[in-house]
Amino acid sequence: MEFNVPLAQWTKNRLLIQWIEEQIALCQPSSVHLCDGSAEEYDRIAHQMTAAGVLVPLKKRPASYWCHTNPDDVARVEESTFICSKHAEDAGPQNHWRDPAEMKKKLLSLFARCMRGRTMYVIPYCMGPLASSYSRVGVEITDSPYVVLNMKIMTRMGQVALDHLGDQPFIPGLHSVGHPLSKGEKDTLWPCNPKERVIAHFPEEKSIYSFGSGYGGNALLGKKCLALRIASVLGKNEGWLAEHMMILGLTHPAGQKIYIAAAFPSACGKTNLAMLTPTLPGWKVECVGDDIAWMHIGDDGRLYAINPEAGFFGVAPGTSMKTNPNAMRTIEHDTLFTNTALTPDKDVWWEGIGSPPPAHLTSWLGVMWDPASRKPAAHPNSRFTVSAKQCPIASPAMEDPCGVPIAAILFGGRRNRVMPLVLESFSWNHGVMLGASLTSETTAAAKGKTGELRHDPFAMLPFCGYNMGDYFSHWLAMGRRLQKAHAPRIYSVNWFRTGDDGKFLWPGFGDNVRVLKWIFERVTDRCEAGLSPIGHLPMMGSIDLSNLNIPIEPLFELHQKEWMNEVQELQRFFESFGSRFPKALMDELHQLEQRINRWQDD
Ligand code: O2Y
Ligand code: MN
Repeated sequence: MEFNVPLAQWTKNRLLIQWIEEQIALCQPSSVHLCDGSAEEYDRIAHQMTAAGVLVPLKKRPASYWCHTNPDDVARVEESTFICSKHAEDAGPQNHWRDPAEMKKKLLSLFARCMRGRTMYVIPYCMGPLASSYSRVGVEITDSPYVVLNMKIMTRMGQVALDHLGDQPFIPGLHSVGHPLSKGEKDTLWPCNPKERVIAHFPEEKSIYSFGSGYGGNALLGKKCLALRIASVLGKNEGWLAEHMMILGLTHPAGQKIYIAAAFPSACGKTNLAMLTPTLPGWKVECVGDDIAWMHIGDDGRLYAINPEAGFFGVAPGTSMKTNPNAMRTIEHDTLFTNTALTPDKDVWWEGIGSPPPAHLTSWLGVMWDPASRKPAAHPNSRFTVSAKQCPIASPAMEDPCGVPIAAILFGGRRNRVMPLVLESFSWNHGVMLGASLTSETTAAAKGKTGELRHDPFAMLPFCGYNMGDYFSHWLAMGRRLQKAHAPRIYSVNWFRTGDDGKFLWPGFGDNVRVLKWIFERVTDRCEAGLSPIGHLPMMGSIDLSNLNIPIEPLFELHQKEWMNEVQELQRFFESFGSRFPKALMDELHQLEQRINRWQDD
């Protein structure tokens, strides 16, 4: 077997050596590349992929590339994603469960000889700052050079991760596009195997197997698979939280800074919030992370968050100088674009970029785009992969090994009615209920219908690696351990309420700082809030509307009937977790129900 460096020279970690040798024997690649994570390695692989026609170098953005995927490999695939715990109840009703022994048998047959004719890449990667004791090391074995490039951007990858690992155990992840090449067979531009797609997690042995897809969260195993599904199990066992949350720093014009974590279902504007450009003078936002937060209780009893990732895998459509100027500046160079459209002068374009489509666009399908087709030129889930360091408002705290202290946690869904612009919970447990109640219209980030209302508690439904009933209990237990005076306050936000004409009532984007300002004032005890049956609401005049000419009342309109329906629906959903659903949370729901029933008397 041909190696780029001798295995024993690359690592002394015996567990790692043994695991790699076993995977070579199973997958039978034609060569093995042990990644060092250097810039030279990245450039060499990018050049090879360019020569093969997979990557197209962009003329307007230095060191940037465009590629497009197989049309059947464009998003996460929840129907092919499995949690293989010993007992089905431990995976919970929200996950697809498979018996671990049966799944292993199936995987062994899928992976047998699956890398024939291909190079096997071994990618050690660290999730979290290298100096942090909260960080975890994973090793991904893959036959996709696209995955290597993305992992280099999204994680601390290569020699640095090996150094952090030493001789300790690691989280193994085996990935293959599932398309071996026979002798002389010409490769396709985007090899994959959609019919045999499986993304399997083994929470008890903490391992990941992914077969058949080369795209995003299915293939970049550090992200959704390790940092959420496996880490959520580690967090439950070890007393911390692995969450689908962005993290931002918010600085008051007078200089005081707080940190906020926020969970939104996939592609609901989380990246835009994480990189917000405030419309209120003097306020500053810094981005710590746009997708995932690992939160531990510090010695002082406060909740501290690190971002386990090093890059952004952001949704391109809708990103513009108006909606997210910081993202637009971030992606000016050293960026990979997947499934956007390509302009004739070799730049990228997507719907909502803020300029009309130029003539002669190549669509995400790699063919000339026909504007009359009424089909989008860029796939709705097309992405940019870029280092977080390139973000003009990247927080220096991104590298803080201790993380940042979280003062407020936000849960936001896409709701055209019912949920007010902002709402503060009465208590930690009430806040956990707000998180468990999160419901949103579906988006293009996952395969399936868009625009349907679905429950997505804590925005974790596709990402919790164990029974969500137990997950809610874990959140309640974390609340008991947090020092009451320092526990973050919990909020629900909704940027997406619409009026009778179907138009959004709230301008969103940079104006969301007006809501963040109110939250800042609440957590720093600068303002009173009003009482309502559903939680604390801003008092009249306490949301700063300066230079904004909109009526605020419709954003806070509450209707008893709608809320009675909401409670009934939540009760049905909560009951779906059976005996695993914590009684304390059902009590919270019943208290809410009583307050709503008494509403007219209030
Ligand atoms: O992983 C994908 O294929 C797209 S989904 C995604 C990507 C980056 C960040 N978040 C998500 C998500 O679905 O939440
Ligand atoms: Mn996400």
